[in-house]
Amino acid sequence: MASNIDFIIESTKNSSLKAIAQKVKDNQRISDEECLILFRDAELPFVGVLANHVREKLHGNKTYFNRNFHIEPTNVCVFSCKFCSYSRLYANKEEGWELSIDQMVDIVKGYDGKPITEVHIVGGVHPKMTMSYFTELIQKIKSHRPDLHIKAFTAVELDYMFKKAKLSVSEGLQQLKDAGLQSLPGGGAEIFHPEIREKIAGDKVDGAGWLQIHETAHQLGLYSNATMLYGHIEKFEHRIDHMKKLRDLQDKTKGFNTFIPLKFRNANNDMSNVTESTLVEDMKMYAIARIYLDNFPHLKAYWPMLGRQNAQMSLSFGVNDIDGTIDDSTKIYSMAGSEEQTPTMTTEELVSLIRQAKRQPIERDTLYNEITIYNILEV
Ligand code: V47
Ligand code: SF4
Repeated sequence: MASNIDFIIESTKNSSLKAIAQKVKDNQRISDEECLILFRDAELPFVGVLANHVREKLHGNKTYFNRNFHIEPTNVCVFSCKFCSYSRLYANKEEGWELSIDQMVDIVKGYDGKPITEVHIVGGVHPKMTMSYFTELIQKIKSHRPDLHIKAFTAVELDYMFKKAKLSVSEGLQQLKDAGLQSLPGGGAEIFHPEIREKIAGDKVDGAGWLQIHETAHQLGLYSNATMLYGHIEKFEHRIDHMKKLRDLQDKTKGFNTFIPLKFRNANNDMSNVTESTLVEDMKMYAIARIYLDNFPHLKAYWPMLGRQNAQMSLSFGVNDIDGTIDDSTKIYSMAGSEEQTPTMTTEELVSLIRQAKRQPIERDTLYNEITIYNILEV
Protein backbone atom coordinates (compact mmCIF):
# COMPACT_ATOMS: atom_id res chain seq x y z
CA MET A 1 0.00 0.00 0.00
CA ALA A 2 1.31 3.46 -0.90
CA SER A 3 2.31 5.61 2.07
CA ASN A 4 1.08 9.16 2.59
CA ILE A 5 4.33 10.58 1.27
CA ASP A 6 4.03 8.47 -1.92
CA PHE A 7 0.51 9.78 -2.38
CA ILE A 8 1.77 13.35 -1.97
CA ILE A 9 4.55 12.79 -4.50
CA GLU A 10 2.07 11.25 -6.98
CA SER A 11 -0.62 13.85 -6.62
CA THR A 12 1.32 17.14 -6.31
CA LYS A 13 1.19 19.18 -9.51
CA ASN A 14 3.72 21.85 -8.47
CA SER A 15 7.08 20.50 -9.68
CA SER A 16 9.19 22.24 -7.00
CA LEU A 17 7.02 20.85 -4.20
CA LYS A 18 7.03 17.41 -5.81
CA ALA A 19 10.85 17.48 -5.92
CA ILE A 20 11.03 18.51 -2.25
CA ALA A 21 8.72 15.68 -1.24
CA GLN A 22 10.87 13.22 -3.19
CA LYS A 23 13.99 14.53 -1.44
CA VAL A 24 12.40 14.08 1.97
CA LYS A 25 11.39 10.54 1.06
CA ASP A 26 14.95 9.84 -0.12
CA ASN A 27 16.41 11.16 3.14
CA GLN A 28 18.07 14.10 1.43
CA ARG A 29 18.59 17.48 3.03
CA ILE A 30 16.50 20.37 1.68
CA SER A 31 18.19 23.65 0.73
CA ASP A 32 17.40 27.14 2.02
CA GLU A 33 15.65 27.94 -1.27
CA GLU A 34 13.49 24.84 -0.92
CA CYS A 35 12.68 25.79 2.65
CA LEU A 36 11.49 29.18 1.42
CA ILE A 37 9.28 27.46 -1.15
CA LEU A 38 7.71 25.44 1.67
CA PHE A 39 6.99 28.56 3.72
CA ARG A 40 5.59 30.45 0.72
CA ASP A 41 3.85 27.89 -1.44
CA ALA A 42 3.07 24.72 0.51
CA GLU A 43 -0.26 24.13 2.22
CA LEU A 44 -0.35 22.85 5.77
CA PRO A 45 -1.42 19.27 4.87
CA PHE A 46 1.54 18.98 2.48
CA VAL A 47 4.20 19.97 5.03
CA GLY A 48 2.34 17.95 7.65
CA VAL A 49 2.72 14.73 5.68
CA LEU A 50 6.42 15.39 5.05
CA ALA A 51 7.12 16.30 8.68
CA ASN A 52 5.21 13.29 9.95
CA HIS A 53 7.23 11.08 7.62
CA VAL A 54 10.47 12.44 9.12
CA ARG A 55 9.12 12.18 12.67
CA GLU A 56 7.96 8.61 12.30
CA LYS A 57 11.20 7.58 10.60
CA LEU A 58 13.12 8.97 13.60
CA HIS A 59 10.81 8.08 16.47
CA GLY A 60 7.82 6.09 15.27
CA ASN A 61 4.97 7.03 17.60
CA LYS A 62 7.20 7.77 20.57
CA THR A 63 6.35 11.06 22.27
CA TYR A 64 8.42 12.32 25.14
CA PHE A 65 7.72 14.32 28.27
CA ASN A 66 9.57 14.79 31.53
CA ARG A 67 8.97 15.59 35.19
CA ASN A 68 10.43 19.01 35.75
CA PHE A 69 10.01 22.36 37.43
CA HIS A 70 11.47 25.78 36.84
CA ILE A 71 13.25 28.20 39.11
CA GLU A 72 13.22 31.82 37.94
CA PRO A 73 15.79 33.52 40.20
CA THR A 74 14.68 37.03 39.23
CA ASN A 75 12.74 38.97 36.64
CA VAL A 76 14.92 42.03 37.14
CA CYS A 77 16.91 42.51 33.97
CA VAL A 78 19.50 44.93 32.66
CA PHE A 79 18.23 44.34 29.13
CA SER A 80 15.03 45.52 27.53
CA CYS A 81 13.90 43.12 24.83
CA LYS A 82 10.82 44.53 23.16
CA PHE A 83 8.88 41.25 23.24
CA CYS A 84 9.47 40.57 26.93
CA SER A 85 6.43 40.81 29.19
CA TYR A 86 8.22 39.48 32.18
CA SER A 87 11.25 41.56 33.01
CA ARG A 88 11.46 44.67 35.13
CA LEU A 89 14.34 47.01 34.39
CA TYR A 90 16.98 47.19 37.10
CA ALA A 91 16.01 50.85 37.59
CA ASN A 92 12.46 49.75 38.53
CA LYS A 93 13.52 46.68 40.41
CA GLU A 94 11.07 47.15 43.27
CA GLU A 95 8.42 45.83 40.84
CA GLY A 96 10.33 42.59 40.36
CA TRP A 97 11.39 39.57 42.43
CA GLU A 98 14.84 38.41 43.49
CA LEU A 99 15.27 35.02 45.13
CA SER A 100 18.10 34.31 47.55
CA ILE A 101 20.17 31.14 47.25
CA ASP A 102 18.43 29.73 50.34
CA GLN A 103 14.99 30.46 48.88
CA MET A 104 15.92 28.61 45.68
CA VAL A 105 17.36 25.65 47.57
CA ASP A 106 14.12 25.59 49.58
CA ILE A 107 12.16 25.34 46.32
CA VAL A 108 14.27 22.29 45.43
CA LYS A 109 13.69 20.83 48.91
CA GLY A 110 9.95 21.17 48.28
CA TYR A 111 10.36 18.32 45.76
CA ASP A 112 12.04 15.94 48.22
CA GLY A 113 10.57 12.48 47.80
CA LYS A 114 8.93 13.37 44.45
CA PRO A 115 10.14 11.63 41.28
CA ILE A 116 11.16 14.84 39.51
CA THR A 117 14.20 14.56 37.22
CA GLU A 118 15.02 18.09 36.04
CA VAL A 119 15.21 21.65 37.31
CA HIS A 120 15.23 24.33 34.61
CA ILE A 121 16.75 27.58 35.89
CA VAL A 122 16.42 30.78 33.82
CA GLY A 123 15.52 34.35 34.53
CA GLY A 124 16.32 37.99 33.96
CA VAL A 125 19.89 39.28 33.93
CA HIS A 126 20.39 40.82 37.36
CA PRO A 127 23.68 42.70 37.81
CA LYS A 128 24.10 41.42 41.38
CA MET A 129 23.54 37.76 40.52
CA THR A 130 27.08 36.95 39.51
CA MET A 131 29.16 33.95 38.56
CA SER A 132 29.98 33.17 42.19
CA TYR A 133 26.30 33.48 43.17
CA PHE A 134 25.18 30.97 40.55
CA THR A 135 28.14 28.63 41.16
CA GLU A 136 27.14 28.45 44.81
CA LEU A 137 23.48 27.92 43.89
CA ILE A 138 24.33 24.99 41.63
CA GLN A 139 26.68 23.43 44.16
CA LYS A 140 24.04 23.67 46.88
CA ILE A 141 21.29 22.16 44.72
CA LYS A 142 23.60 19.35 43.65
CA SER A 143 24.74 18.54 47.14
CA HIS A 144 21.13 18.44 48.34
CA ARG A 145 19.89 16.32 45.44
CA PRO A 146 22.68 14.81 43.30
CA ASP A 147 20.27 12.95 40.99
CA LEU A 148 18.44 16.10 39.85
CA HIS A 149 19.58 17.22 36.38
CA ILE A 150 20.39 20.94 36.36
CA LYS A 151 19.54 22.57 33.03
CA ALA A 152 20.34 26.21 33.55
CA PHE A 153 21.07 29.67 32.11
CA THR A 154 20.47 30.98 28.64
CA ALA A 155 23.45 32.10 26.60
CA VAL A 156 22.31 35.65 27.42
CA GLU A 157 22.72 35.12 31.16
CA LEU A 158 26.00 33.26 30.63
CA ASP A 159 27.48 35.93 28.36
CA TYR A 160 26.72 38.61 30.95
CA MET A 161 28.06 36.68 33.95
CA PHE A 162 31.25 35.53 32.19
CA LYS A 163 32.08 39.05 30.96
CA LYS A 164 31.48 40.48 34.39
CA ALA A 165 33.74 37.84 35.97
CA LYS A 166 36.35 38.39 33.20
CA LEU A 167 36.22 34.74 32.23
CA SER A 168 36.38 33.28 28.75
CA VAL A 169 33.31 31.31 27.66
CA SER A 170 35.24 28.10 28.06
CA GLU A 171 36.53 28.96 31.56
CA GLY A 172 33.09 30.09 32.71
CA LEU A 173 31.29 27.02 31.39
CA GLN A 174 33.93 24.71 32.84
CA GLN A 175 33.50 26.30 36.29
CA LEU A 176 29.72 25.90 36.14
CA LYS A 177 30.08 22.35 34.88
CA ASP A 178 32.43 21.54 37.75
CA ALA A 179 29.80 22.95 40.12
CA GLY A 180 27.12 20.62 38.70
CA LEU A 181 25.61 22.28 35.61
CA GLN A 182 24.61 19.51 33.17
CA SER A 183 23.01 21.16 30.15
CA LEU A 184 21.94 24.49 28.69
CA PRO A 185 18.37 25.45 27.81
CA GLY A 186 17.69 26.96 24.42
CA GLY A 187 16.52 30.44 25.41
CA GLY A 188 17.87 33.80 24.33
CA ALA A 189 18.27 32.77 20.69
CA GLU A 190 15.27 34.83 19.50
CA ILE A 191 16.20 35.56 15.86
CA PHE A 192 19.91 35.60 15.10
CA HIS A 193 19.74 37.84 12.02
CA PRO A 194 20.99 41.32 13.03
CA GLU A 195 18.32 43.09 10.95
CA ILE A 196 15.65 41.76 13.33
CA ARG A 197 17.67 41.12 16.48
CA GLU A 198 18.72 44.76 16.68
CA LYS A 199 15.06 45.81 16.63
CA ILE A 200 13.73 43.40 19.22
CA ALA A 201 16.70 42.47 21.43
CA GLY A 202 19.46 44.88 20.44
CA ASP A 203 21.26 45.21 23.75
CA LYS A 204 22.02 41.59 24.60
CA VAL A 205 24.46 39.03 23.20
CA ASP A 206 24.27 38.83 19.40
CA GLY A 207 23.59 35.73 17.32
CA ALA A 208 27.27 34.89 16.86
CA GLY A 209 27.83 35.14 20.63
CA TRP A 210 24.85 32.85 21.34
CA LEU A 211 26.18 30.26 18.89
CA GLN A 212 29.71 30.48 20.27
CA ILE A 213 28.48 29.75 23.80
CA HIS A 214 26.55 26.68 22.64
CA GLU A 215 29.46 25.47 20.51
CA THR A 216 31.82 25.77 23.47
CA ALA A 217 29.32 23.98 25.72
CA HIS A 218 29.16 21.11 23.23
CA GLN A 219 32.96 20.94 23.11
CA LEU A 220 32.98 20.63 26.90
CA GLY A 221 30.53 17.74 26.73
CA LEU A 222 27.38 19.65 27.69
CA TYR A 223 24.25 19.12 25.58
CA SER A 224 21.96 22.03 24.85
CA ASN A 225 18.68 23.06 23.23
CA ALA A 226 17.93 25.81 20.73
CA THR A 227 14.88 28.05 20.43
CA MET A 228 13.60 30.51 17.85
CA LEU A 229 11.11 33.26 18.65
CA TYR A 230 8.89 33.48 15.56
CA GLY A 231 5.70 35.14 14.43
CA HIS A 232 6.48 38.81 15.04
CA ILE A 233 8.35 41.16 12.67
CA GLU A 234 10.67 38.59 11.11
CA LYS A 235 10.32 37.32 7.54
CA PHE A 236 10.59 33.70 6.41
CA GLU A 237 14.15 34.44 5.25
CA HIS A 238 15.14 35.34 8.82
CA ARG A 239 13.68 32.10 10.16
CA ILE A 240 15.64 30.16 7.55
CA ASP A 241 18.85 32.05 8.32
CA HIS A 242 18.33 31.18 12.01
CA MET A 243 17.71 27.49 11.35
CA LYS A 244 20.62 27.33 8.88
CA LYS A 245 23.04 28.57 11.55
CA LEU A 246 21.74 25.93 13.94
CA ARG A 247 21.91 23.17 11.33
CA ASP A 248 25.50 24.13 10.44
CA LEU A 249 26.59 24.13 14.08
CA GLN A 250 24.84 20.83 14.70
CA ASP A 251 26.75 19.29 11.76
CA LYS A 252 29.93 20.33 13.54
CA THR A 253 29.19 19.41 17.17
CA LYS A 254 26.06 17.17 17.35
CA GLY A 255 25.48 18.78 20.74
CA PHE A 256 21.88 19.99 20.30
CA ASN A 257 19.13 17.76 21.58
CA THR A 258 16.00 19.69 20.74
CA PHE A 259 14.72 22.57 18.65
CA ILE A 260 11.91 24.58 20.23
CA PRO A 261 10.06 27.11 18.08
CA LEU A 262 8.55 29.70 20.46
CA LYS A 263 5.42 31.45 19.27
CA PHE A 264 5.53 35.18 19.99
CA ARG A 265 2.80 36.16 22.46
CA ASN A 266 1.81 39.80 22.46
CA ALA A 267 0.33 40.63 25.87
CA ASN A 268 1.90 43.21 28.17
CA ASN A 269 4.98 44.04 26.13
CA ASP A 270 6.29 46.71 23.77
CA MET A 271 5.19 44.69 20.74
CA SER A 272 1.53 44.36 21.67
CA ASN A 273 0.63 46.00 18.36
CA VAL A 274 2.03 42.95 16.50
CA THR A 275 -0.66 40.37 15.72
CA GLU A 276 0.09 36.83 16.88
CA SER A 277 0.54 34.01 14.36
CA THR A 278 -2.44 31.78 13.57
CA LEU A 279 -2.64 28.13 14.54
CA VAL A 280 -2.12 27.13 10.90
CA GLU A 281 1.07 29.21 10.79
CA ASP A 282 2.22 27.64 14.05
CA MET A 283 1.72 24.10 12.78
CA LYS A 284 3.48 25.01 9.53
CA MET A 285 6.41 26.35 11.52
CA TYR A 286 6.76 23.07 13.42
CA ALA A 287 6.43 20.98 10.28
CA ILE A 288 8.99 22.97 8.29
CA ALA A 289 11.43 22.94 11.21
CA ARG A 290 11.13 19.13 11.34
CA ILE A 291 11.80 18.87 7.60
CA TYR A 292 14.69 21.38 7.47
CA LEU A 293 16.54 20.48 10.69
CA ASP A 294 17.32 16.95 9.62
CA ASN A 295 20.20 16.66 12.10
CA PHE A 296 18.23 17.66 15.21
CA PRO A 297 17.04 14.54 17.02
CA HIS A 298 14.00 16.16 18.67
CA LEU A 299 11.38 18.85 18.05
CA LYS A 300 9.58 20.22 21.08
CA ALA A 301 6.26 22.03 21.45
CA TYR A 302 6.44 23.85 24.76
CA TRP A 303 2.87 23.44 25.98
CA PRO A 304 2.83 26.30 28.55
CA MET A 305 3.37 28.70 25.66
CA LEU A 306 1.32 27.05 22.93
CA GLY A 307 -1.51 25.74 25.09
CA ARG A 308 -2.02 22.05 25.79
CA GLN A 309 -4.51 21.38 22.98
CA ASN A 310 -2.36 23.02 20.35
CA ALA A 311 0.66 21.12 21.66
CA GLN A 312 -1.37 17.95 21.22
CA MET A 313 -2.19 18.91 17.64
CA SER A 314 1.51 19.58 16.91
CA LEU A 315 2.14 15.84 17.38
CA SER A 316 0.77 15.44 13.85
CA PHE A 317 3.17 18.08 12.50
CA GLY A 318 6.61 16.74 13.37
CA VAL A 319 6.70 17.31 17.14
CA ASN A 320 7.84 14.39 19.34
CA ASP A 321 8.29 16.12 22.71
CA ILE A 322 5.98 18.36 24.75
CA ASP A 323 8.23 19.23 27.73
CA GLY A 324 7.11 18.55 31.24
CA THR A 325 4.92 18.70 34.29
CA ILE A 326 6.14 22.28 35.08
CA ASP A 327 4.17 22.55 38.35
CA ASP A 328 3.18 26.17 37.82
CA SER A 329 6.78 27.28 38.25
CA THR A 330 7.26 29.59 35.26
CA LYS A 331 5.74 32.99 34.62
CA ILE A 332 7.28 33.91 31.25
CA TYR A 333 4.30 32.81 29.18
CA SER A 334 1.41 33.53 31.50
CA MET A 335 2.67 37.12 31.70
CA ALA A 336 2.89 37.25 27.88
CA GLY A 337 -0.74 36.20 27.50
CA SER A 338 -0.71 32.41 27.14
CA GLU A 339 -4.01 30.65 27.83
CA GLU A 340 -2.05 28.52 30.33
CA GLN A 341 -2.14 30.91 33.27
CA THR A 342 -1.04 28.37 35.89
CA PRO A 343 0.87 25.78 33.87
CA THR A 344 0.80 22.41 35.62
CA MET A 345 0.14 18.95 34.22
CA THR A 346 0.32 15.73 36.14
CA THR A 347 2.10 12.78 34.58
CA GLU A 348 -1.33 11.16 34.07
CA GLU A 349 -2.60 14.22 32.21
CA LEU A 350 0.47 14.28 29.96
CA VAL A 351 0.14 10.57 29.24
CA SER A 352 -3.54 10.94 28.44
CA LEU A 353 -2.95 13.98 26.21
CA ILE A 354 -0.38 12.03 24.20
CA ARG A 355 -2.56 8.92 24.03
CA GLN A 356 -5.53 10.91 22.75
CA ALA A 357 -3.32 11.84 19.77
CA LYS A 358 -2.70 8.09 19.20
CA ARG A 359 0.95 8.42 20.11
CA GLN A 360 3.03 6.48 22.59
CA PRO A 361 3.89 8.38 25.80
CA ILE A 362 7.42 8.00 27.12
CA GLU A 363 8.74 9.66 30.22
CA ARG A 364 12.32 10.73 29.51
CA ASP A 365 15.10 12.38 31.40
CA THR A 366 16.70 15.60 30.12
CA LEU A 367 19.03 13.71 27.78
CA TYR A 368 16.21 11.53 26.38
CA ASN A 369 17.04 8.36 28.26
CA GLU A 370 13.72 6.54 28.54
CA ILE A 371 12.41 6.22 32.12
CA THR A 372 8.87 4.84 31.68
CA ILE A 373 7.45 3.48 28.45
CA TYR A 374 3.65 3.55 28.32
CA ASN A 375 1.37 1.64 25.96
CA ILE A 376 -0.70 3.38 23.33
CA LEU A 377 -4.18 2.76 24.66
CA GLU A 378 -7.44 3.25 22.82
CA VAL A 379 -9.30 6.26 24.17
O1 V47 B 1 14.47 33.48 25.17
C1 V47 B 1 10.06 35.77 26.12
C2 V47 B 1 10.92 33.63 25.07
C3 V47 B 1 12.51 32.37 26.07
C4 V47 B 1 8.18 35.96 25.05
O2 V47 B 1 15.43 24.64 26.48
C5 V47 B 1 8.78 34.76 24.66
O3 V47 B 1 13.93 23.20 27.08
C6 V47 B 1 7.02 34.31 23.27
O4 V47 B 1 13.98 29.48 26.18
N1 V47 B 1 6.40 35.46 23.57
C7 V47 B 1 12.89 31.67 27.37
N2 V47 B 1 8.22 33.94 23.78
C8 V47 B 1 12.22 30.31 27.48
C9 V47 B 1 13.02 29.22 26.82
C10 V47 B 1 12.64 27.79 26.95
C11 V47 B 1 11.34 27.45 27.23
C12 V47 B 1 11.03 26.11 27.36
C13 V47 B 1 11.95 25.11 27.23
C14 V47 B 1 13.26 25.46 26.95
C15 V47 B 1 14.28 24.38 26.84
C16 V47 B 1 13.61 26.80 26.80
O5 V47 B 1 11.15 32.78 26.16
C17 V47 B 1 13.21 33.65 25.72
C18 V47 B 1 12.27 34.22 24.69
O6 V47 B 1 12.59 33.75 23.40
N3 V47 B 1 9.95 34.69 25.32
N4 V47 B 1 8.98 36.55 25.96
C19 V47 B 1 6.93 36.30 24.45
N5 V47 B 1 6.31 37.45 24.72
FE1 SF4 C 1 15.83 40.23 29.98
FE2 SF4 C 1 15.42 37.82 28.88
FE3 SF4 C 1 13.36 39.56 29.07
FE4 SF4 C 1 15.35 40.04 27.35
S1 SF4 C 1 13.92 38.26 27.27
S2 SF4 C 1 14.45 41.53 28.79
S3 SF4 C 1 17.13 39.23 28.44
S4 SF4 C 1 14.46 38.61 30.78
